Amino acid sequence: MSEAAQTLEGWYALHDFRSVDWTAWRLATEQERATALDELHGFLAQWAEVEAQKNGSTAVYSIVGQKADFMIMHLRETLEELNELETAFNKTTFASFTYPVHSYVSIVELSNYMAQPGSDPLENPEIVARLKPILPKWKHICFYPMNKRRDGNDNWYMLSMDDRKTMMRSHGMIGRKYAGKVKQIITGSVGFDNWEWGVTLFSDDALQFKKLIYEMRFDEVSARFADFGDFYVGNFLDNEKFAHLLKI
Ligand code: 76R
Repeated sequence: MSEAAQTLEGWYALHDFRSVDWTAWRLATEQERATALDELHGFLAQWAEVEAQKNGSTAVYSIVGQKADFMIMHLRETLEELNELETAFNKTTFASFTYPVHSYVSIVELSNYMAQPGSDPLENPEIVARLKPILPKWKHICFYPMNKRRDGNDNWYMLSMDDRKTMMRSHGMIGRKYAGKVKQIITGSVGFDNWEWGVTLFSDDALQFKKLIYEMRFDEVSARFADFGDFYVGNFLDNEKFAHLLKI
């Protein structure tokens, strides 16, 4: 058996994708829409408060294309909190004008491929901050799930630790070229959802997603070993932009 990578876990993550029932929303009275928006803004304010207390983080983005209209990404200490959040939201008037189209459950994960031997990562404030990150409110988000292949000679899980380390170093070096331009949050979802990881990227320039992901395709770890699910891309929604999106 090859050596399993050691992982550190941080906050649990829920990516909650919704579409608006535009017909129902348009047919609602001004009063109903106003009540729904009040509730929505109440929730956004609560989530911002949790973030201000550093007990979690939430970011809301529109989704371009027909896969969803918007996405709420929540990070919280426990799976129970994520469950409470989604249920509370589902009970709102606003949620009755939306329908769930996709979700992804995972946990912020760092692996030890690039770790410095002999140091306790949990003593390192930078690492702790990466495990419990305040989500950037950058202009764009890109989310997709990913597996490492287990197929004949291309079986990631049968490789030696040294081979995986070498490949992950090369992966990390490509990633570092995008420092400051793209922020990545890797969430592990083995046992939680249908794929092994969720990849969430943030950038102020959406084109950098394409550049980074394309460059990585040529790197062995992605070229030989990565399988991907659906890609979601969208734009940051602050309270004002969210209200604008919903304006009839
Ligand atoms: O954590 C670190 O920054 C150390 C280096 C590193 C690891 C261990 C790193 C760096 N990643 C790591 C792990 Mn990554 N990453 C992806 C994708 O589209 C594709 O081809 C793959 C999707 C992108 C775009 C990306 C970006 N990374 C992982 C893992 C876990 C693997 C495992 O455990 O087997 C996955 C699934 C994954 C996938 N990676 C970086 C980036 C970027 C931008 C960096 C540099 C981060 C920085 O230095 O700030």
